[in-house]
Amino acid sequence: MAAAEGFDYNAIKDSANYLLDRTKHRPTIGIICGSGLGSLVDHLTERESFSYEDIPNFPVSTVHGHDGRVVFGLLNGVPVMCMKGRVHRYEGYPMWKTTVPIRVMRLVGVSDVIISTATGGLNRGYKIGDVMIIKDHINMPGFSGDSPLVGKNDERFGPRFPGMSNAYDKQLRQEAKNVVKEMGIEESVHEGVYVMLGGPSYETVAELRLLRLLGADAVGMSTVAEVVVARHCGMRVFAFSLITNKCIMDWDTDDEPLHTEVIAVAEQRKHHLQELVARMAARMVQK
Ligand code: 6GU
Repeated sequence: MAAAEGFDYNAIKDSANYLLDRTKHRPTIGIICGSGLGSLVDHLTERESFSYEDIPNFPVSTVHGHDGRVVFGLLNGVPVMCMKGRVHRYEGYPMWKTTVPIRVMRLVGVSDVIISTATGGLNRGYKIGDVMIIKDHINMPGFSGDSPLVGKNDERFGPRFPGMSNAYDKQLRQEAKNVVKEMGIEESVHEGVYVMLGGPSYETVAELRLLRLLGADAVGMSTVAEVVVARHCGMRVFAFSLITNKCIMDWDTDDEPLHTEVIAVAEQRKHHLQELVARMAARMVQK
């Protein structure tokens, strides 16, 4: 990255041009594949794939289960640009750097993003393996000034003070609920509020109780910064999370959330997640 810190328009442009020079695809739909959605890219036809390491100025992920590749292709005939693997704040990257892929998508020509993520369920009605369509978020790191938009604003991306009141597009959420009905999986799909924490440690019981009191239904370590940056540059957002573990809300238990469990649950639900995304992409491209 040319600038010492913060987004640099030309650096993002270089990343986008690297890809545009090497792919024939011109997608308007971007997909961030969280746990359980990585194998979506195996179903793309006319696939063209690029390692994060080879793309100028691109952040490289280090977490097990997050293979870092940008994959272009056709998802049931719809051109898409997928991020397989993402980098997180807890890896040591500044928040803005974790969201570089969103701005690269924008400069490639993407106008709509689908974001998926693994979360812990706070809402007692949620079960492991359920899906939560995200209707809103609580940007916990943002409360303390750790927002991806901190720093000099570049108007070529968006305004200094972007609104976030319709961050999770209402029409797309409605479409998603229709899709879920068509698929016959409405029993295991909810709509709720995602709270982002910095991680990497999971929460204490007292913290989880606090988050529930604040109105959060699920907790995770990603997504929110990406959504903030996507909305800043005018993209439509559809986001959902897979409930991979239940949050432990009382003190007298020996259960512990484990990353291996997260990956196992994601594996079991991957067909539903992939179908949800494919059906949403088909609808989004028409509008
Ligand atoms: Cl941040 N917390 C908990 N408890 N479970 C999770 C998670 C966070 N992310 C995925 N699963």
